[in-house]
Amino acid sequence: MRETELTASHLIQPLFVTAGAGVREDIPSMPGVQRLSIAELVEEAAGVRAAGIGSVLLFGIPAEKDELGSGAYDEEGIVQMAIRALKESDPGLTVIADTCMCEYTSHGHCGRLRDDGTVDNDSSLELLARTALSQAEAGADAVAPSDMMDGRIAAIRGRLDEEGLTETPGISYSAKYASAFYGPFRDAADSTPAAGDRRGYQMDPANVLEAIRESKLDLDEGADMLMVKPALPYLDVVHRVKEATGAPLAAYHVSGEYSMLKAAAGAGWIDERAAALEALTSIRRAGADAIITYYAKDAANWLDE
Ligand code: PB1
Repeated sequence: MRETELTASHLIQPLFVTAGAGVREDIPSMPGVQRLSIAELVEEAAGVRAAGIGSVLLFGIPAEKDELGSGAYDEEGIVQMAIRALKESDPGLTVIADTCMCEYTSHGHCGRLRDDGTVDNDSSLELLARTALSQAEAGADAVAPSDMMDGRIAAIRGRLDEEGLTETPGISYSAKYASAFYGPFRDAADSTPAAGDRRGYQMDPANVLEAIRESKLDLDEGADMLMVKPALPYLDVVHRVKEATGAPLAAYHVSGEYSMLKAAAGAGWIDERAAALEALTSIRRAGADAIITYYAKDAANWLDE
């Protein structure tokens, strides 16, 4: 008897939307993944839907970046315009907006910087709340704060509720590690920190009790869903967080996990289809209810064969 099911309904497709027109730009470190301008994004989302994937997670690449990351909360920002275009084209598609500053800040950090170059957690909360509000007002079905600032779930929930957006759920990146597996994403989003790193606000890979504490704090602040990120190197964390909270839990099969499989497959060292489906099944077995993966569309097509 098979104990763990992996279906298209468990998978969420991340997509990169960029300013401009007619853009379908390959990302060398993420074979098969592209930066897409809005019309091309709508086309790609239609293909994702046709494969049986019902949800996408949007990352924006703005034309300009600045100290505060003001493009993140611009009502006419790249993600806000992409959300409107996707929902107009396919109202049934679930569009989740990643809520963070790092793709929009000139320094590449996930929050506002102090003069000494460290991230000021508390003053970043206002920027994140404004960003989530602008995404929800643009029509996002959910917002997913990936910044890891303390208190951001309560700040975002409070702002959404104040503005009457009580039905927009928050998917918290609640246990997100300061991982070496994000490199290809940072290439794609041009979001590598100009100085320093994210260890001041992302978690130590050696900690699992802290992941449980962080996740419970986010639930208390009003998170509707939790997340562990990365996924495969953290299956114990997926299991422990699910066991400790019983809450809906996503796991993010990140860019480095994806690109490693792609590289090995490209070199003929591994059966890509079998390895990718095995990885995703293992993430489900560990307890994830949903998996964010760049393999989503391909996996759905493979599962349908
Ligand atoms: O696929 C990936 O590597 C995802 C990277 C992830 C996106 N939420 C973060 C990577 C990073 O810390 O730079 C972006 C953080 N907002």
